[in-house]
Amino acid sequence: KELNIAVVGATGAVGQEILKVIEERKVPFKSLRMLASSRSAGKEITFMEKTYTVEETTLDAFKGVDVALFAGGPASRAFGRDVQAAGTVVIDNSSTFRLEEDVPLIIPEVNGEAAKNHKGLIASPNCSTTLLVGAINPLHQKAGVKRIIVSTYQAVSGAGAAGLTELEDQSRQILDHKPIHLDVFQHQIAFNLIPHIDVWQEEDYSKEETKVLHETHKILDAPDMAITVTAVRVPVMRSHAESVYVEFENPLSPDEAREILAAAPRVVLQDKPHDNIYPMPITATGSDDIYVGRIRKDLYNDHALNLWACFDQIRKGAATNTVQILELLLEKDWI
Ligand code: 11C
Repeated sequence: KELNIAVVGATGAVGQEILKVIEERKVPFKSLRMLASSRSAGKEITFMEKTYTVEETTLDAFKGVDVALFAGGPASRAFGRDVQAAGTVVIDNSSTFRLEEDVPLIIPEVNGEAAKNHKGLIASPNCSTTLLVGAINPLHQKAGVKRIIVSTYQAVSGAGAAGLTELEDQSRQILDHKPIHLDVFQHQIAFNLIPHIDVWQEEDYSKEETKVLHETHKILDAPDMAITVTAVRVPVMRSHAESVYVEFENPLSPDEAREILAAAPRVVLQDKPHDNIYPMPITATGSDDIYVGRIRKDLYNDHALNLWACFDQIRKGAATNTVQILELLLEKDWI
């Protein structure tokens, strides 16, 4: 089946990566429309040897479009439901609709079946959720996860291209002994850590932390899973990491966990600590896989393990997962 596809937010970091993934994975399309805010309208994008003019996102711009891939940002709230109502299938990477009851929240390798009876709007999770769930779901299927304590180490590009520029600029300013500029982050991010991502929510958790909690419950259909999240912005350009304590209903040894993870789709085991082999942002960048390592037993609870996971949050955490949802719909004939 060849579809008329629109990419919304085509000029942004995730939108650009969505285009790359469409090309790499040879997603079949009849036509492609590049949409963005009025600021970017009129720009030209060369994609697969063809030049496209970016159009402003308006409801009219979706006429004749079968599937719209929303990269994230304000366009989702402004247009998502209207575009769905007009008959275009929306695959949305923003947080706007993820927890709404009629919207499946999908990681194809984990809960692809939940997309079956979609109502024309499907959401892709927050990157920190996808990393956590992607890493622990194979273990959850085997031993039943009861409790998770996770700390995130989130790259500046999670805050968009402007986050990247801010880290670069501040690093230069500090090394040159010049005053630094703050724009995207609340504090200096170069040579620092900021335990604050997004706005504050109930009980002093940040929205990034509550997203991971609620989205994990929804994807795994496990509303009682006890999850504690601390989300931290780190001065890394690209690829998020997480340190995870995970407690199971049944005992699970590190060797069993390694075996399960090594066989899991889209998970790559990197766990030879004595050879200095473990997941890291610089080695995960550019890949679509979820890297897991540092698997070790908890010394105080034989039902618990500790592990470290890392992935490219712009790829599997956003663009690739969004495109994979489209591939799933095509493969299963759910579109
Ligand atoms: C960050 N996780 O690293 C955020 C970016 O809900 O899709 C993605 C926000 C979202 O800042």
